[in-house]
Amino acid sequence: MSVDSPDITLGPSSNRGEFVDVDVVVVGAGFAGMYMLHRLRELGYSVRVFEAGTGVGGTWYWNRYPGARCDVESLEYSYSFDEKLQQDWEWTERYSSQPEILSYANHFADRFDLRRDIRFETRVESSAFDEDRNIWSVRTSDGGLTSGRFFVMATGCLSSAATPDIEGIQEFSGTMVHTGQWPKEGVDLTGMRVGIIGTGSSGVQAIPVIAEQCDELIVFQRTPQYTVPARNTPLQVERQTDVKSRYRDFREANFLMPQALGAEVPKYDDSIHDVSDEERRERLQEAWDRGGTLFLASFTDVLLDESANFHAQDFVREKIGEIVSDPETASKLTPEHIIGCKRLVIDTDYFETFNRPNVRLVDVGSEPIQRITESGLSTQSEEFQFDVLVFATGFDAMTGSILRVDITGRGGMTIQEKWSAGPRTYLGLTVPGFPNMFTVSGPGSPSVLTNMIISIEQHVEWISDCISWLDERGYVTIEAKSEAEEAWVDHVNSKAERTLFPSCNSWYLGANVPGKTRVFMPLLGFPGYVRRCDQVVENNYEGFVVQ
Ligand code: NA7
Repeated sequence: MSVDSPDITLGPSSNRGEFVDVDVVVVGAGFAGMYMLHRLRELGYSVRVFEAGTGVGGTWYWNRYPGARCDVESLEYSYSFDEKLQQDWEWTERYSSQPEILSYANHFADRFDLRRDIRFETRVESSAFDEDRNIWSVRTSDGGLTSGRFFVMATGCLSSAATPDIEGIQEFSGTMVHTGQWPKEGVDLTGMRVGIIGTGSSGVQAIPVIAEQCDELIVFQRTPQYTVPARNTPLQVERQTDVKSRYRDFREANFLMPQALGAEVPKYDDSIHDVSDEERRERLQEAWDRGGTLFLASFTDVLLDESANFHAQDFVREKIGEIVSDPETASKLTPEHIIGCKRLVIDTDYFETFNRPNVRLVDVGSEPIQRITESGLSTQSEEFQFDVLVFATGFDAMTGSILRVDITGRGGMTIQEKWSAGPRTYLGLTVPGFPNMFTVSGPGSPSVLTNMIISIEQHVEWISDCISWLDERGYVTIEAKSEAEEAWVDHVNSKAERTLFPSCNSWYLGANVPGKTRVFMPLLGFPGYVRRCDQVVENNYEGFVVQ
């Protein structure tokens, strides 16, 4: 029976009395899995979290490459639900480095005594919904089988590292590493010749730091990158004290922003076409000097209109020409595509690094990598030799770590079958045919287009409230309706189609993974999304069948 119907009755097969290992099985101990565990525990539920790593932190546990840093300011990129936690923790930089964020994740786990319910070094291999018992059975890499009434995938959006299948990859005799799986013990690059493939955010952050550590660095770039300065600095004590004195208001203001961040960055409501050339330049220059991803918010239409976008592109192109001394290198580094269509990167001395004598840029867009060899790699016209090969080649984003688990829902349907033509969800939280399963920051939710921790909090709170709502009323299952999913997918697509986002081969579209269906996965606009989630609840879980 649907809760849309006013005369709700209890379903016949309440499984509340039946033996289950735990109420909720959670996959992943990143910021999503940790808060899910904490919140559910507070509500009195038993929870088991499985985590493949040896520690907490998710993305910040795996991405230990040199220079790894968050592109959201640290006073914002942190949990907001606990006043004492946000008052106690001291951030040291405007944008936190990976080690600092990982310490924060560990502090959170210790503070709330989370580790006793997390099984580390244990990968979830499969999970199946038993329709007779309304229970999820979860198989793990240690041979264990855990049953739970609810199943939450808190596996992160950027956690399935993608290494390209380049011929000869097995032959390389040096060290090969992926930025997203950087060894815990680090990689000593002193005196080394290093090759790096990829100039996305990871490559752009790593390249300046690796260049300082190694003897020689060759950067293999397929597509030039738009990147603007981060202007990272030590966090001023006065700034931290000021924000902390009004943290609640600060959080509330950010919560109302399209990306759940940046409320204190100057806002404009005019088109880039409505101002004089001089004014346009001045405003872009101010944003460039301020640093950060909100460079693109300098005008309302940079991500909506190609001719508006062109002005912002041109501004950055000019900067590249000014920074990079060698004109040929500058020209190779200069992008021509839409700015912001691939995620805008923020950097520290990226373009400057190409002025160093030990750094060389190789354009593998015009002349692709042919094969990896024992001592390096080759293109059609040249052989390159190095000791260490770094893959900064990105992730099978948003769906990769969900599809890596064999998840079987109603009628034996697997998530791989269900999403064979691209991910389809209701609210980015649930999937028809998979009752009592939730995805935290799943495809179809704002997720990667927002301050992730704030999006995670909103999802975790929605999911835990939903579970208590069901239990308070004696319901056993909740499942999204197909028509709600259909309407939601249309909604996500129509939002994206109004922008320039679908116009390039980004990981938002899955276009970076060969064979992956091209679907714009995140939803644009955080406040509208939150309102919709709240409305669904107010309307007794509209769009769901509960029984
Ligand atoms: P990205 O942004 O997906 O970047 C991957 C980079 O690797 C990008 O420059 C790719 O070039 C390049 N790439 C991928 N495969 C190849 C092959 N086969 N040959 C040459 N170059 C290749 O991943 P990141 O890890 O940098 O960042 C992901 C997100 O993490 C980031 O946006 C932040 O949100 C944090 P391409 O552009 O596809 O031509």
